[in-house]
This record gives sequence, C-alpha cells and structure tokens, in this order.
Amino acid sequence: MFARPPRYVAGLPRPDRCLVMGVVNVTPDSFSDGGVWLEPAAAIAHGRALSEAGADLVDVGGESTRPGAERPSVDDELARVIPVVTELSREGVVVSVDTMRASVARQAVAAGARAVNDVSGGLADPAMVSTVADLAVPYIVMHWRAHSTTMQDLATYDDVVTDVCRELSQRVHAAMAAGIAHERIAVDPGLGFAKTGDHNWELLGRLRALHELGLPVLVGTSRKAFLGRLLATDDGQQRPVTARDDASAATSALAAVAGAWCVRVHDVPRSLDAVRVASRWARSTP
Ligand code: PMM
Repeated sequence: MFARPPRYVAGLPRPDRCLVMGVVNVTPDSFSDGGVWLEPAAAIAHGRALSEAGADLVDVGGESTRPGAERPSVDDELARVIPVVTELSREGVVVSVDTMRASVARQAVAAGARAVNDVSGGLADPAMVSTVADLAVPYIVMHWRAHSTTMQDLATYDDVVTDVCRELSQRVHAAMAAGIAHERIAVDPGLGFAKTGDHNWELLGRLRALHELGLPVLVGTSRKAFLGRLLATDDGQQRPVTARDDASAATSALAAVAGAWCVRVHDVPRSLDAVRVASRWARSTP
C-alpha cells in the first residue's frame, strides 16, 4: 500500500477533487493546438473560456516541447506569454506559467501568474529554482532529461517508474535546497518527455508509486501521441490530435482514482466531468 500524497499545494485552489488545469499554448508549433492561439486576443479568449468551463487553473506557455521542436528566443517567449498572463490574471483567472526560463517565470509572476510549471524540473536553467524560491510561488517539477531536439534519444530506463521517481526526487531536493517550501511543490512524471508510449503506460499503471515522493502529483496525458497510437485504425492510421479528448478524459478519471492531485488537459469540460465522477466513485469505495 502506498501512502496518500498531500492533497493540496499551498497557494492554489483546493476543490474537494482532483484539479483540472486547462492548457493555453501561445505557440506556432505545439503538437496539440499549435498556431491556434498565437494571437494574444485569441489566447486570452481561450484561457477565459477554459476558466468559465471550470478549469481550476490555466497554464500559459510560449515554448513548444513537441519532439524535435526548436526553442524560441527569450524575447519571443515573453512577447507570447506576458500579455496573456497579464490579462487573464487581471480577470481573476488562476494562471500558471509553463516555462523553463527563470527570467520568463519572474516576469510572468510579476504579471500575475500564481505558479511556475517547469517541464525541466529546474534542469534547463540553473537560475530557475532560486528564482522560484525568491518569488515564493508554487512550483511544478516535471521529470525531464533534455530539450525536445534530443529527448527521445534518452528514452532508456532500467525500470522507468523507479528511475523517474529517483530523478524527480533529486530535482525536488535541489528545489528545496534552493529554498522552495515543500508545501509549494508538486511533481509530474513527464509523459512523452524522453519516454516511449510503453514508458507512459507503465508510469500511468504504477502511478501510485509516485506517492512515495510525498508530494502532490500532476499528470499530463492530454492529446499525446501514445493515445493516438492506442486508438489507431486497423490499417494503422493514428487518431487525429483533436479526436483524442474522450481518451484524455478517460485517463483523467483513472489518474484521479489513482490519487493524482491535478490533470493538465486541453478539453476542460470533459475532464472536469471525468474527475467529478472519479471523485464521487472514490468516496464510495471502501
Ligand atoms: N506536457 C506538455 C507541456 N507542458 N507540463 C506539465 N507539467 N506536464 C506535461 O505533461 C506537459 C507540460 C506538452 O503538451 P502540450 O504541447 O499539449 O502543451
């Protein structure tokens, strides 16, 4: 039996269920919605719609992490995210900024962001953990090994669950050593980041093992390629990206039952329904 991880991250909403984080990618090239929300007004309207649909927080990012993606300049990343973070925060939306750069995290928090979602867990920018400590905001530490251009070359593990837990634990220790409070940290196995589809399934199937880290767990499966492959037609045509939302809602429900603190999704209404069902189901489970 695994211990139950903490249910809350200090400074973020505390509904009596798994949280739903809605995704706003202000990028030209994200795999799931690249280019759709690149204009600030479109991104703001989308973030507002996700919030109105019930998202507990809205994650705004300006760098695509799809396999092979090139990095934007700092200036381009700032120009993409800051107007969106500023306006959504002004309207009262709880915003997290999805960035690997300390300078972007700092400006996004100044613009109203309430949390930093760092897919590199502090590895991409040596200044990140001390910056987040200084900003005193929640920090989501994702498992990561390298930037998108090379990450899939590093998808080798002895045991993916054990290895991911160990590497995440090292990043959590680095974050705490820099001064980030334990109650402000959440962890994320980083599905699809230096992972094959089989690695993703293994991590999901043994999600409760991550509870050993003693921290809330965020899970991001939404629209990812391993769902497209699972749902491929008999002649091998992968399910298109935007037709993966029912499958994403199914993983949200199952992640919630397995004790996830938060799911990160593109389609908020479906996953919100899914986690509400999961939460009610769990309350009746002896
Ligand atoms: N996945 C993506 C981007 N950011 N952040 C966290 N914490 N966890 C994830 O799994 C994650 C992330 C890539 O998906 P997208 O391009 O659809 O945003």
